[in-house]
Amino acid sequence: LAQDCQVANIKVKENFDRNRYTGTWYAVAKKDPVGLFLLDNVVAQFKVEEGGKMTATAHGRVIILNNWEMCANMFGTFEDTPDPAKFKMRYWGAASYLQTGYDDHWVIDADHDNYAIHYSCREIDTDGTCLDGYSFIFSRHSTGLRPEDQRIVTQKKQELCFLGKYRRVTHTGFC
Ligand code: ODT
Repeated sequence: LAQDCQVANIKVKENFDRNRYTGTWYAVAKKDPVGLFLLDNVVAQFKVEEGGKMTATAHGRVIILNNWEMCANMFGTFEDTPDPAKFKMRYWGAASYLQTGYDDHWVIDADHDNYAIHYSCREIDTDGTCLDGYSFIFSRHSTGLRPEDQRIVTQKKQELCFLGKYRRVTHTGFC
């Protein structure tokens, strides 16, 4: 399969259903952006509010000011776009010294019951490829991905042009 790695050509989940996406997702792998923030023990919890708006909370181990290790509690609200699987995520921390931002939040694939693949490109290069992006692989199971989902996830990592750039996200009970 030829890959052009154009951000504009990246396929996202068709007929994404935010209601089936709600609940707890454990990060099992992450491709970091420049200036990474969430290190490990990353767990996200998605909700759909009364008006239909998607929101989420997340926690994870972070190191701030170079050597202070803590568990960051984060909040995010998601703005809809014409594509039901593409959102803009506004995020902030429970404490003022945590990261804030406004990122793309694309759901690349999800079977809703086992795995989900998230993608965000923060900066597109002049050639249309992603210069600075990050991606989370999520599982419904704290123990990780089921063997039968691994093949799909590997395929999607490749389609995102991030294959080989992920690291495992461990869950040690820090958060
Ligand atoms: O960790 C990084 O290096 C960059 C990502 C920081 C964003 C954290 C924002 C969390 C906001 C609330 C939860 C949302 C769930 C998101 C799922 C995936 C993308 C972060």
